Amino acid sequence: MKPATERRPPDAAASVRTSPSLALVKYWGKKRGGRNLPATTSLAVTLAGLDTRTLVRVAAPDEGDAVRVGGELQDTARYAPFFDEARRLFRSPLRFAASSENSFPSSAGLASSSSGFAALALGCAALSGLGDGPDTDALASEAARLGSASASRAVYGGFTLLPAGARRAEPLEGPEYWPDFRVVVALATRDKKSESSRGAMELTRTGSPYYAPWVRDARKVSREALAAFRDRDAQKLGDLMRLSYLRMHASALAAEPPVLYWLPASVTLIRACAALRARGIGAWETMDAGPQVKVFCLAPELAAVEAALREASPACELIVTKPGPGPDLRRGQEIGAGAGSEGR
Ligand code: 2P0
Repeated sequence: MKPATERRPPDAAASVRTSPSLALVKYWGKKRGGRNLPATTSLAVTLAGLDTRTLVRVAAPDEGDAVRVGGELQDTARYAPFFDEARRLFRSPLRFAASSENSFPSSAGLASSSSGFAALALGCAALSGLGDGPDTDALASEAARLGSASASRAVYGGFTLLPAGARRAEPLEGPEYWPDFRVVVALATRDKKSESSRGAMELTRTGSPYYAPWVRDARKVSREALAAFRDRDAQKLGDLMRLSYLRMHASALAAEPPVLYWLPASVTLIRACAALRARGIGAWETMDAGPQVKVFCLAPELAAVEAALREASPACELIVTKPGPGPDLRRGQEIGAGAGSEGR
């Protein structure tokens, strides 16, 4: 068998489709040392149907790295640690220019940075001459972490784990592992979030008396959630998911200044899930750095869950998703029609 990281003739461009990584158990806070290493273990699912499409090309000799999202040029400083790490890991002297579009609202608590940096990392790896395979994925996961730790998970489809302190994520199982697994994403708003997750987790680390207890407690929650996942025990996993996001948000709320992402609609949706569970219907919500509520349920109960959420909050758009496949990468001339809509 050929080594997975065998170098191949470099391509001048690559198009990558990825999907966001939703944490069932949360990463919130970083280890000290500035390398974007997570302080807590996260267990996540890559969502089907929410897509990021990124076209990466080799920049001209007189150009620097540049990224556009939805046509908007992004802050170079935000991307510099990622590009520097990508060049180091991929042993590449290149500069990169990327253009990315999301099929869902960006910076609204739907983990667009996870799919965005994952796509960028895979595209840069391809242009650096790395072949397809698990070793390339592992290097891309490590580079993506410098952009956004959750992006190290989005390099894979299905279910993933990013252990506390780890440099890269681990693929756990493909989407076929749990065929009935569904997530209903309820959009409380399409607006951009009030505070970046990076800023908010730093405020929590430096300004919340509950940060250290959160990190300590998260070890037990993630261990038990992984066991529940291994047993495909929806009830147990759902209960632990709820503990994880509620404790994450509790630690953030207690920061000075406080971090409050919830909107009235978020609370309405949380209460609708509680009412479903009181009726014996499995519906376990989670929230990230934003007001959106994501509800885990099993396929046989999906219709009841959707109906209850719609009735509770008719103005909220619902997106039904499930565990998705891994990224799709097309190199050079294979890009074809898919990349034509990306505005370059
Ligand atoms: C997660 N979130 O595990 C957690 C739960 C939001 C809440 O990862 O600072 O964009 O760029 O590494 O990955 C969102 O934060 O943060 C996130 P950085 P990231 O999905």
